Amino acid sequence: MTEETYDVIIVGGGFSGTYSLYKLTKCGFRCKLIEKGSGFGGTWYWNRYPGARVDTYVPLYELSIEELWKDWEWKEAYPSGEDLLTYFDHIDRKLGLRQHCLFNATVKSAHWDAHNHLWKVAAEGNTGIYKAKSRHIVLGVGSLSTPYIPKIKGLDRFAGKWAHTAQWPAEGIEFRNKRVGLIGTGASGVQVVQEVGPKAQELVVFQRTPNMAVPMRQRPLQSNDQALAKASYPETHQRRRHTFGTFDYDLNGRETNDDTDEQRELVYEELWDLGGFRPLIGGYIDVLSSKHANDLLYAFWRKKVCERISDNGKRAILAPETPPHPFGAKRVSLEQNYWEVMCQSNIDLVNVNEEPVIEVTATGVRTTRQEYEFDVIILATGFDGYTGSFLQIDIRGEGGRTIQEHWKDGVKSYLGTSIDQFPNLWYIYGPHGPAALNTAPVVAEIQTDWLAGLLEHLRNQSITKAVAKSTAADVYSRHVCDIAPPLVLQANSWYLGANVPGKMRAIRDYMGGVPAYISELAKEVEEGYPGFQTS
Ligand code: N01
Repeated sequence: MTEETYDVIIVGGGFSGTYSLYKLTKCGFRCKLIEKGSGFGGTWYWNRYPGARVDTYVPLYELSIEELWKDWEWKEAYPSGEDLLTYFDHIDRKLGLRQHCLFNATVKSAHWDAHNHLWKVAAEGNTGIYKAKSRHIVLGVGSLSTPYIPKIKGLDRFAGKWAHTAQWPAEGIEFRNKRVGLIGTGASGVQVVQEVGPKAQELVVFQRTPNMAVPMRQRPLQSNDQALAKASYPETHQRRRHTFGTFDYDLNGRETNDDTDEQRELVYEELWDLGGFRPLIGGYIDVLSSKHANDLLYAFWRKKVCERISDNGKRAILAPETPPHPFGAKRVSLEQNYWEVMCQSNIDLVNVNEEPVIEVTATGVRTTRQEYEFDVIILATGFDGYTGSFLQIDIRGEGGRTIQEHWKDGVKSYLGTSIDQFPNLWYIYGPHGPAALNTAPVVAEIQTDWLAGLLEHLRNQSITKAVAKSTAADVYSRHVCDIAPPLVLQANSWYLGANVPGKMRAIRDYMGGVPAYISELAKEVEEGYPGFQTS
């Protein structure tokens, strides 16, 4: 069979891949999207765990394409995973994207053919090996898509059901009236507790680090209100590109000490009542740079949540007096009734720092203190972030250099979208781009719009190869590390890869805010793409 040749092969059917497919086909490029799952959705396709819900409200968490939003209605401000999957169906139907896709196929390798300036791509699917060639390749493989499963002794001999939240079976796992063990209390763990806690016979939560979750302030959305609000959607979708965290609010420009204690308390209270990420990215600008500012915010957070934790023993584990790490040095989680559910009598909270897990047995989990019996074990243990999904693919650039070799001493990228020595390879919402403090659909649009301009420029000039210059990648990569807020370095977060044993601890995210990032992209265009070598 002759291999098809495309202008662009896109890997991944989440927001990055889906928007890239829409934008690049619209620009006249012949594209093929390859996706491991059987449909669009990315994160929302895989994370079907009980309670999965986005932490950014709509219409911020959606694509800005009018054809999509003009006749789409959300049920709630913070949509559930299920609703987001339905939204992806809507995208597919409206934009007619499926015809360009190969689903149920995992890209295994991408090798650069230096002679013909083409990528040779191979994917493994349920119908065999699929091979194709393309001038460019766009990886939309996600920042948080490779699950991290800790090596817990005995997991494979557990006789009940177990699953990682990001590999949740589509048919679900019954947890009603079951004995459930949950390992991990990040954003996924918080949502599992809220959903499973009230329905399980018993839930034992194994916590290593307390989660400084803040109120989501979920609310149902009415059709009339949404219809009226749509008049301002174009403005709202534009505005989110011009704020630090891609929201419709911004840092207030003041430092913590600019206000008196009383004034500050009022500011904190207002941010708290508004909900979401506001205490971190809608408040004082020094929260992630000043320990004093951070400690004050932690004290406020602790006061607020302790009012809701009625159980004294659990309060000490959930909200200790000393911050486990600076507030916001890990992505802040949003909760709806986490503290109240945690205090239910059918929920046991185990601090694994005092009572470590020794092994999983056939019937449950054995710690240093006792054995817990479970029907279901849920691992909400996070992801091998940023690089995990890249390093699973056999990617070879110039001279056959592998991505594993190229990044063995850390990520090196140019503008968080390209890699020196890997010509015509681009990626969206990945390492060194704005991800951790930002919103996927917005960043996907920003980076893809920029990339579409670059690919059109290459096409207009009949250029068949563009590769980031090593010097440009060095300078940009150093810059990404230099601009990270200092307190972020003090947590064992997925931002740093510190959640995965043996992974190099390093900043892999552009944390300078989206307006600054957009300026860097714009400068590259205005100056005629000086960071790239072309031929
Ligand atoms: O993963 P995490 P996540 N023994 O890495 C614990 C997005 N997201 O899937 O903190 C015991 O945050 C680990 O402990 P510690 C969002 O960006 C969004 O929850 O490392 N525990 C931690 O508690 C989020 O930030 C939404 O000490 C172990 C947990 O597992 C990102 O995804 C929902 C352990 C992992 O937390 C990741 O969130 C879900 C071990 N051996 C996810 N190993 C929303 O939109 C790990 N842990 C709301």
